Amino acid sequence: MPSNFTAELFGDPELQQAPRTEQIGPQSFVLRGFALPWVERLLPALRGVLRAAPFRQMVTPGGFTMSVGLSSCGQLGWTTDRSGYRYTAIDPQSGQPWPAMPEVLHELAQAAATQAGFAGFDPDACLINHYVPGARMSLHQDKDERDYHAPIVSVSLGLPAVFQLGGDRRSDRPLRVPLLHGDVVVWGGVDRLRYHGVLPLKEGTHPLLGPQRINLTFRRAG
Ligand SMILES: O=C(O)CCC(=O)C(=O)O
Repeated sequence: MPSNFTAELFGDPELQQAPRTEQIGPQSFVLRGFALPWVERLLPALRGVLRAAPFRQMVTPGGFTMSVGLSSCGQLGWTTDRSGYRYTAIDPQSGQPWPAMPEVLHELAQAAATQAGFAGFDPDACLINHYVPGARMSLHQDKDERDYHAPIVSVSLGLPAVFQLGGDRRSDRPLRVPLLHGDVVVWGGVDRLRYHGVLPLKEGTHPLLGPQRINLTFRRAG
């Protein structure tokens, strides 16, 4: 059950929403408030991961520094540099394996995937995206994974954001989906390769996480 603190926040619909499922594509869903019951266990686990693999600003193959800070946990982590995008077993910053995926994160990802019709999801990578006001993620496809059978499970924490869900072509006009603390987006199957992104984060201070948004994106990469 949500903590009292979490339950109190239900009073503010601009910060988080009561649980319900919204379908935003043939196999794309927003699970409103789905992660809220996990938050209390999830945050300390996440802090441990970030101590071992802190956020860093990565550079794209085109030479742009991403406005979103990145880290990973799990058997594989996603990185980008001038030589390309890829998954690696070793964190290039520490020279050590990426921190293991905490059980609570794996459990949440699996439960959300099941709720969206993708039972048996077994993620081996969790990308951790860090947004401060102004940070954004431009439209892209998640296609560095070995195969596309598994869905993407994406958990929002902290400040609200506007998620864009486009089509299979970059030029397809994206749907704008407001996401709040505790919301989980799941897309897979025929929607697995849809373009998606996040509009620049607005200024604000979240009562639990302060002036930031953290997004956890679970994938089956290897
Ligand atoms: O931050 C988000 O909600 C989406 C993150 C994302 O698009 C990605 O990691 O590929």
